Amino acid sequence: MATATQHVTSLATMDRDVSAWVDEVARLTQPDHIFWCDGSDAEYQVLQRELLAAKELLPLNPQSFPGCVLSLSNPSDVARVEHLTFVCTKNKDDAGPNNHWIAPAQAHVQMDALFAGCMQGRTLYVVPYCMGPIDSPFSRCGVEITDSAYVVLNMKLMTRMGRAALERIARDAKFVRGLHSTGDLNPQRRFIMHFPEELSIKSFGSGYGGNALLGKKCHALRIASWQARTEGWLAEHMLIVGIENPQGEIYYLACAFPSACGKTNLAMLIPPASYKGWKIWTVGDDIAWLHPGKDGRLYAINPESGYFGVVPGTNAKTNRNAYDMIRRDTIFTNVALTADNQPWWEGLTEGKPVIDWQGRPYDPANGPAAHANSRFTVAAKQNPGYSKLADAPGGVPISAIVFGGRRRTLAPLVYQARNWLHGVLVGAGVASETTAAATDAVGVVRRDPMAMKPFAGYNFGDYWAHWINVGAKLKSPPQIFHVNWFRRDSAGKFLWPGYGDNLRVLRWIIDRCKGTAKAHDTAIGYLPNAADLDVQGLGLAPGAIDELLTVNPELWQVEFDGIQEYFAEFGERVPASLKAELQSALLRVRTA
Ligand code: SAT
Ligand code: MN
Repeated sequence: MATATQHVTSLATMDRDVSAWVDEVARLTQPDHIFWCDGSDAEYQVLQRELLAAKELLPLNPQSFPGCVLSLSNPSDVARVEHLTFVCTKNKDDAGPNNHWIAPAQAHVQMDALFAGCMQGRTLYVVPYCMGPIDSPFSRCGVEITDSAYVVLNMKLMTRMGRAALERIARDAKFVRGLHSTGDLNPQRRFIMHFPEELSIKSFGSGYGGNALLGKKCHALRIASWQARTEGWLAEHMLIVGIENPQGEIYYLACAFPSACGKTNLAMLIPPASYKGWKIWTVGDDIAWLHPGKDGRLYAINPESGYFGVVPGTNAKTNRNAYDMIRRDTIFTNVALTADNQPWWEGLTEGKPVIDWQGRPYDPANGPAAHANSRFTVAAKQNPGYSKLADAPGGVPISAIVFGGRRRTLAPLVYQARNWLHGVLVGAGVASETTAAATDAVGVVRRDPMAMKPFAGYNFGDYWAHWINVGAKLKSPPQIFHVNWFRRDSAGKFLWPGYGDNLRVLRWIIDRCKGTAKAHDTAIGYLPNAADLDVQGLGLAPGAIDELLTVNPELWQVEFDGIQEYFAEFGERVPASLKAELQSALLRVRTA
């Protein structure tokens, strides 16, 4: 590694605290080499070439997929592992029933035993990164130490990584410490531990996405949500999208959905053909940091600079921008290969798989060719719809917050909360059928408040209280909505086409924010009348729109009873005003 020494002399002396921590970690993990990442394109190329030479990455067809590579994970390491993910606060109740917990001292002992000597024969990479635009007051920095060059490449695409981040760390005199090793990938020795009070993370035994790219869920959600509470802002599992109407006005929405519910597709939506003059601008596809502004509005930045998106289902019809964007300089993880070495996944209309995601000759008897949670990693700037304001230090003003889940029944296509407090209840009540993004059973309904169940770094009771407090600081808070693209008819067929046509629903949402769209009051909030939604040319089945907009009070009563039971788990920490809001909601459905 010819350039390593040069990096050491220039970067290793920039921040004393970072250097001291690197020394301490090196004493524990005993790497053969230490490599300080400067984040340059040249460095990316060098590391990628090394991984290709070591066959840890596979090259893809250079004509059709220039600069693209394929990584095949250990088959036991393909998703987040929530049962092995812990929030280690001094007081167990601060982590809350929503998190797995171990006392910090015990967690450190357990983790340090795994880290002891684990980098022998390996290189320790120091990855300074900034979550958010380098010059934004809303951004927060971290350093990830990892022994995985695959992680370094991903971090380069997903964050502002390298020299500029380290310069900012030296100015801020504060950073999140994330220590990561792939270890031996033994699931028995795999843990992802968070220490919010120390602003630190220790992750061992997985090389996969959310477990290993510590800037993402570990820092930008679990640790940041804790930081956000102490500092008066919100760190949320939300995409940020700008919707430009034919008059040239742009409205920004922040939308929270559980993993693998189409956030990336919504953030990059392509307007239906009949929507001439409408444009969609992506600010972020997964995480939003929301700050009350001086003018009483809520402003959002995307802490990330890349997308780690679900590949299956991506095609020229479902997400044209993503389809185009991942044809160059993209890291594919766990997709299949065609005979001419192109990546292949379920949902592609062209090509045929010959090698599956485990590197075996493709045989349909072994299941899908690409893993259901296979991913692309790509720089956000490659998105044809990349927002001009994605790098704006002050963020974008949010007009609406949209919650959503994957529900076969119950939740209508869209409804609006009455006010902020009611909106917090709507968010706290989010539930969704599980997906392949985590290793648990798929398709089971589980409560997933604000789509943050796996990501809130502290007790949900305190978190809801914080949401209410942030709302109280806003003179012009965003309107809050709930959508469900996944409602099905009695035969199990989706009632709504989804994808680009979701703009029809977002249009109603924006018009509600402007005060120009109609709605009627129901037991759960304001719903559009069928005539208030533009469904022209959709060819919906007869009765579909009415079914999509039905509110069944009996089912909702069961739902609210379930929410009440769920709240009870959080006891006294649930704010009284939120409990009262739930009581009024219950009363409304009982009398509906
Ligand atoms: O694996 S990640 O957590 O990065 C992806 C996801 O679950 O959204
Ligand atoms: Mn996510």
